[in-house]
Amino acid sequence: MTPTTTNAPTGAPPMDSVSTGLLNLLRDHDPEIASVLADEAARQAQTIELIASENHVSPAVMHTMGSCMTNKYAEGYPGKRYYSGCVNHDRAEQLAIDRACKLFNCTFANVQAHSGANANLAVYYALLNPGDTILSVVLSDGGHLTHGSPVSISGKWLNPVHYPLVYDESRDDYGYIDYDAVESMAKEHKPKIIMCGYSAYPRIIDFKRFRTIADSVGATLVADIAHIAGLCAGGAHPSPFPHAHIVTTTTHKTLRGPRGGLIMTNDEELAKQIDRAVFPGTQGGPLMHIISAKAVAFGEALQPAFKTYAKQIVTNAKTLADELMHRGHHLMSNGTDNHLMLMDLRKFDPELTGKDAALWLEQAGIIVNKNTVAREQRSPFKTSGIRLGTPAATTRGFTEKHMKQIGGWIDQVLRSGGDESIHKSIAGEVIELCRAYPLPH
Ligand code: DSN
Repeated sequence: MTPTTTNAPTGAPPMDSVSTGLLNLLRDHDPEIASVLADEAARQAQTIELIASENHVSPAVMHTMGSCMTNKYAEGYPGKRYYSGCVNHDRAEQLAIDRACKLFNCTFANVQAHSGANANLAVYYALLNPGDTILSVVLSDGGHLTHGSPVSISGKWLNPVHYPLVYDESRDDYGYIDYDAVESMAKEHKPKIIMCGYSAYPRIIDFKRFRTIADSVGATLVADIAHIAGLCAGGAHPSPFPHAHIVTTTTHKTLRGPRGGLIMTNDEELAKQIDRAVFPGTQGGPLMHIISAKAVAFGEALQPAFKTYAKQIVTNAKTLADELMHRGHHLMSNGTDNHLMLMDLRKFDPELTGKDAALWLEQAGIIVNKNTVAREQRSPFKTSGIRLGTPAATTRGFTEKHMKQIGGWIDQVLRSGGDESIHKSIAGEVIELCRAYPLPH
C-alpha cells in the first residue's frame, strides 16, 4: 500500500517494498521523517538515475542495513573483540571477508572501512608519514578528493603530485591516461604511493603498466577501484589483482551494496598494517549492520547473474555513448569502455555549463551530475561537463533500446535552451518508462 504521506502523483511508479513497509511503520511514529522518506522513495521510483556512482540495492541489502546488527559495539576483529556478545558479529564479518576475498581473488580483506574516503585514509595512515609524496591524476581530470586534493587531509598532510590526462583539442579522443607521463612523473618525484583510480575515467585501466611503473621507483601501487568494483567482480573490467599491492573501493557503486568501504591485499604484512590503521588507527566501532549488508551484497555479486548484470552495464553505457555521439555530442576519450561517460559540453555549446545541463535534465526526470572535464576553466560548481553512468538504470532492467530512447531525451533537453515545457513533457515520458521498470522489490 502506498503511504498517504507521499507527494507522488497518482499513477506514479510503485515504490520498492522496503520503503513501503518502513513508511507504514513510520507514518504514526514520526510523520515528519516519514514524509521525507516517502518523497525520496517516490523520486527514485519516477526518475532515471544516471549518476555513475549510484545504484539501487536489493531489498535483502536494504533490509540488512536496517537490522538488529546495528545495536552492537564490536571494536576489534572476528575472534578478537573488546566487548562480549559479538559471536554473531564475528560470523557476519567473517562471511563478508571470505566473500570479498573470493569475489576479488585475493587473500585479505578489511570490511570495516566506513567509506571509500576512510579506506584511503587508513591506507595512507598505514604506509606514510606526514609530508610523504603520492602520485595521482589531476582532480579536475577525473581524480578524487582523497587522492591529494588541497581541501582533503590527503592534500594537507601529504605531498601530492599529479599527472594530467592527455589533452589535445585538435583530436576527438583526448582524455586517455598517458602512461609515459605517469612514468616520468614517478621517476622525477619518487612517490611512496601511486594511486590509480578515478571517479570520471571512462576507459580500461592498465593495472599491469601501473605496477611496472610503481616497481621501477619502489612505490606501493594502490588501485582505488571504487567506480569499477562491480565490473571487476563481474568480469567486465580486468582485475587489479595481482598487479596492485593494495586495492581500495566503495561497496555501493557498480558493486551494488550498502554505502561503505573495503580494503584488500595479498600481502600478509600489509594486511596487518591495514587492520591496525582502520581500527584503532582511524576508526572506532565498526558498523556491523553495514558489514552484514556488505556480506549480503558480496554474496549477490558471487552469483552468475551478477556477471550478466556487469556486462549489461557496459553494453548500456556503450549504447548510450554511441547514441549521444551520433546526435552530435562530444564525450571525453570519444566513448567508453566501462559504466560511465563524460560529456564535454564545450564543443557542443561553449555557453552551456554542466550546472545548467544537470538542472534541465533533472527537470526532465533524468538525474546526472555536473562534472569537470580535462583542462577545466570553470569552477566545480559550474563545470563544462556532465557525467553519466548506467549502473542504476541497468539494475532497473533497462537495455540497449532504452539507452537509445534516453539518449534521445538527453539530446532534446540539451538543445532546449532551457525551455521548461520541453523538460516537463519529457518528464512525463520518463515516468511512463519507470512505471514499466519498477525498482528492485
Ligand atoms: N562522490 C563519488 C562519485 O560520485 O564519483 C566519488 O566519491
